[in-house]
Amino acid sequence: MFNAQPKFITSATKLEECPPASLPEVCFAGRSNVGKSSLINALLNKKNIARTSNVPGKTQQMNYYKIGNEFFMVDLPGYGYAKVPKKERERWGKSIRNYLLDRESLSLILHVVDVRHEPSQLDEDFFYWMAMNEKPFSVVLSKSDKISRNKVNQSKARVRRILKEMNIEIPILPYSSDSREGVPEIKDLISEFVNHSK
Ligand SMILES: Nc1nc2c(ncn2[C@@H]2O[C@H](COP(=O)(O)OP(=O)(O)OP(=O)(O)O)[C@@H](O)[C@H]2O)c(=O)[nH]1
Ligand SMILES: [Mg+2]
Repeated sequence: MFNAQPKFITSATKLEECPPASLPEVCFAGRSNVGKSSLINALLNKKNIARTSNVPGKTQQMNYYKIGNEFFMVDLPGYGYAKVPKKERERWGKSIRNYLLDRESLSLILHVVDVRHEPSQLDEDFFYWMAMNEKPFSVVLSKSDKISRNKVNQSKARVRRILKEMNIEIPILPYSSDSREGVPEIKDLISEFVNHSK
């Protein structure tokens, strides 16, 4: 499934601008700079199909990639990026909320959290809100190359505890674009959800 040629399709600023919902879709959500675009590149084995940057706020639109004729990957703009004016941020938040709630072909949401940081209030709100709306989502703990194995395990346990308090039981996958830890597991997860929704 991941060997098919990926192709950039379009950038959308709101649900109405998304391409026809003709294929299952996987999206990448989370705070700015956690590594959402890098994760897309790692999964597709491409250096720079999704644009990355060490400056937060790189991805500003919903970028669609079509993988062969199988599914879409959607790179979402990160939240919590203070440099975007408040009005703009609110408009953005609204577009993304609409997208997450109403995009009928959405098969899986991968919520990316930097493994080094405690989930923020916004992350926790996101977990809760996804669960309340019965959306299929998993948590990816990115940049696992940056800390020790012990610390990765602690971080995973912490996220699991937070989710458990909300009665949520979902996969939590440590991942690194450098070591490629987690890449096979995330691919398996995506395949499972995409094939399930066909
Ligand atoms: N060491 C390490 N660095 C990473 C990893 N993933 C991403 N990065 C770096 O983190 C920075 C941000 O990565 P992006 O993929 O652009 O982050 P993003 O979540 O798409 O950010 P926005 O588009 O601003 O929301 C870049 O400098 C990446 O090289 C990782 O697993 N390990
Ligand atoms: Mg990005």
